[in-house]
Amino acid sequence: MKVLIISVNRNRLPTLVLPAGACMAAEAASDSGHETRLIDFMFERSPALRLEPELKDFQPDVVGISVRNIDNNDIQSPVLFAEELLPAMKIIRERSSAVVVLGGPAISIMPEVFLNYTNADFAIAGNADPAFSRLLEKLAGKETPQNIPGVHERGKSGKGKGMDRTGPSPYSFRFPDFRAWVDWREYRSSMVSIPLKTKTGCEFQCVYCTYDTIDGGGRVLCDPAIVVEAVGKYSRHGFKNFEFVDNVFNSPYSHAMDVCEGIARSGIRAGFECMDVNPLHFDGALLGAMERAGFKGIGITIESASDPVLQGFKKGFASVHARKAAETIRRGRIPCMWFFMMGGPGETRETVEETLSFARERIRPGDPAYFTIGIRIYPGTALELLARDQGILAENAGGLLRPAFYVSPELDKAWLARRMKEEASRRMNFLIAGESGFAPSPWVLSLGRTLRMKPPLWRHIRPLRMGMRLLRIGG
Ligand code: B12
Repeated sequence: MKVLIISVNRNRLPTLVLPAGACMAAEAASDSGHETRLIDFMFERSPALRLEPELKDFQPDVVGISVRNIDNNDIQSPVLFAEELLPAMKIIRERSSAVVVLGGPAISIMPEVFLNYTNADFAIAGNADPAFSRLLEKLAGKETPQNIPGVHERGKSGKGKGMDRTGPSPYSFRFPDFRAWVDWREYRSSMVSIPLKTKTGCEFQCVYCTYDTIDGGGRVLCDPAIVVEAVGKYSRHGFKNFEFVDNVFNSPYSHAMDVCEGIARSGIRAGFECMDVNPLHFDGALLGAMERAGFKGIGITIESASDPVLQGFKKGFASVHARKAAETIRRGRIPCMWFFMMGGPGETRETVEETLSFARERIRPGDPAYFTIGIRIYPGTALELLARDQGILAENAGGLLRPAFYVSPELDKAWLARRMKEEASRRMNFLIAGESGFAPSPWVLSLGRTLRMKPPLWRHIRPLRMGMRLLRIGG
């Protein structure tokens, strides 16, 4: 069959990302013997102008649409990316008779909601492999695709089918040749890093999280030797910047350690980042191994430094672990970005002040602290149930396609926004998600490109903000 994969993501904030999932789906289709093409909307001035001739020329039997983002996760200036699907769907339906299959993280979170929203034929929750290949096989044989784990068919879902996932498989660890699928030059000039997924599943049970759901539940670890081999292959192709996109990089600890030590031993000279380090399994030994491997930046997803809120989030660690992680980071050399979510269950004015003191006193002044206000509520999470119990979420929330946010009822939302803004205006390393007075990424990116800086560019946020303030640009 002829299979056309479309990556619809055009969002460049906070940083441009490669459409890894779309490339994996394309590779899965191609490896199953189908003639496969991929179109990536990222750099298209008009997606319609790219899609129409492609449909006419290629005449696909199946169109697979990869949907990464539902929205920008921002309570202050929400953007619903899902809407961008509708014009593409309209063109596909008007100009072809292809079967339309949806996939990607957004779809895995709410497959049925997206099927109804777009009128697509199938939605795959979980990994592209092996569900997509199996579905293609059935479609090629003109058979009815029944009971393929993870495959949802419009109008045919029985009770409970909504939670069906493909589950993790060895295919979760494809390391696609991006040069074969996307406009690599454009991505390289945007200083993009190569995403590396080395494990599925997550040991934590944070009340708001979708990660385990996206992966299909269950834990599979990629053999560290295979990860090192993939990095070696990419590096021979000239790629020098990598980002681990695991749910939590340092869980299990020993796997992260083996990956770092394997890279260090291999002698590969490259830069690495990961934005999801958990304070629980983090110490000087791991940080040392990360330094030896070539890590240039890490992110710690601490969310709060106050025990009642950490308990409310069910983070699985306490403020003592956050303090220990801060000490470890201080003793090391790697720049670190700290992520906080303000307004979670149990948050009060006192807990907000506790977290702010932590950020002021324990974080190195050059390390960014990134604060999100309000917590995006996803279907099927414990936070959804809590929000309903507390009357924060209406009974009919439309499947939560349109974002709804949790803010602790013990806190005044307007006060929280004001307090955070006030703090960020005093500290140049404090950033608030969606704060319109200061949008760091486009500035940092274009300046970084001009000055030929190396990633991660976020480590320059503080001096840049200070310079901008001197010049009276932005906040
Ligand atoms: C790592 C990560 C980041 C990193 C990305 C780094 C990088 N270099 O790529 C950073 C921190 C930069 C980031 C930023 C953002 N992220 Co993010 N991110 C993730 C994370 C943890 C992993 C994504 C990933 O790379 N996975 C690995 C790839 C290979 O897997 P995949 O894309 O899921 O593809 C698989 C399947 O989905 C499927 N598949 C994919 N496409 C297709 C197509 C077809 C046809 C089929 C059949 C199957 C299929 O098969 C693939 C292989 O198995 C996910 C959560 C998660 N666990 O998925 C959130 C996640 C994707 N991010 C999310 C969001 C919101 C964002 C931001 C908008 C946040 C913000 N406000 O800035 C930005 C957007 C960035 C952008 N430019 O688009 C949300 C999206 C949901 C939503 N609410 O919209 C997620 C799901 C987290 C969440 N809240 O639950 N992110």
